Amino acid sequence: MSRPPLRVGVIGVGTMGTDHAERLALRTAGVTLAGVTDPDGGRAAALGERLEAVVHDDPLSLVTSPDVDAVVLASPGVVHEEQVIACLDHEKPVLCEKPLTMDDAASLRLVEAEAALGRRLVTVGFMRRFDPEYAEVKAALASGEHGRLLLLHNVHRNRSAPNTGFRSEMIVRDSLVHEVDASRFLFGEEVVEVTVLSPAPTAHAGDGVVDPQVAVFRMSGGGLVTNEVFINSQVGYEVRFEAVAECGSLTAGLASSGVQATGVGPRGGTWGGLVPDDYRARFARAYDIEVQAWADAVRAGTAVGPSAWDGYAATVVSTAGMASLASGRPVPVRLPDRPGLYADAH
Ligand code: ISE
Repeated sequence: MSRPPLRVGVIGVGTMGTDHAERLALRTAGVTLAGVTDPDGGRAAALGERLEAVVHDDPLSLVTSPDVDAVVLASPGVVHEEQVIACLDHEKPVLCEKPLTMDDAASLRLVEAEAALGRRLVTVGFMRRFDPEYAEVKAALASGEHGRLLLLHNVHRNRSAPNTGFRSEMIVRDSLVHEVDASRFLFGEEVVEVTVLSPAPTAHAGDGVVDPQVAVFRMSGGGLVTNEVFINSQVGYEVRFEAVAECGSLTAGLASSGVQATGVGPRGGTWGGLVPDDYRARFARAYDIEVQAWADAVRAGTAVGPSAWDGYAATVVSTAGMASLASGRPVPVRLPDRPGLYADAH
């Protein structure tokens, strides 16, 4: 007998939550969109009507609903802790968008709460791990055919900052956090030191916003990662990397080979292919694969993808990055021993 569909509720239906709700309702197999909720009740009601999902007045009513089996959390990071705890309390698997939380202590509390339950219910939405090119490079590196990974060069650009209250620290906590996770994933190691530097900022950033930023990670096995994060590039969404190993390098995120050009002039927005507008277009397949893999795992009673430990490690590195952004100096990263539940994390 085939399994019943997984009934998923979405908390927070801003840009990312709406994208996930559509994905769950329209193109994830074995799933129904069971409910939505948002502090903006009108927005939730309109989406609920469009996608035929029950609209809940608040997150707790969605989490505790007997008609919701699992939760996708796309609310702001400041409310993740209480919402993930609610999911754990009611033993509902949760796919929590990044960042897991806004500070180290809160992320550690989630790790400890899940470890105390003794089974993985939390997946953190670091979707790049599900991007076919990231996965291919990870597999190629793991095969050993290129020798040991020495260096990783990450580039992460957005056309413009998402809101008017944008601050320099958000580049670390909201954007660079993806590179933290991607670096931990590709190296299979922890970040042990982070340094954040910046050139004279672009005129297109807001007053006092330090953009772009260059972060350097030192990995526990001795590898180095350089990261450019540029949030007001004026061009579009560009995420690519080159992994330099002992016998060759692997580049992901380019649509074609040859001379590549980006810019706002006559060749504006082209680099052999089109520069996507934002992360929804660039990582559409990654998000689809992520949500499908998460739903399949939940239905099978297992877990997949980045764990609460991965979310915690990324939070700790981000906090160190923010300290380095302020001081311009290298800041060491120290993690406690990882609970047995996460023995295989990376
Ligand atoms: C946003 O929250 C994301 O997660 C995007 O992937 C990232 O590129 C952007 O900078 C963040 O603000």
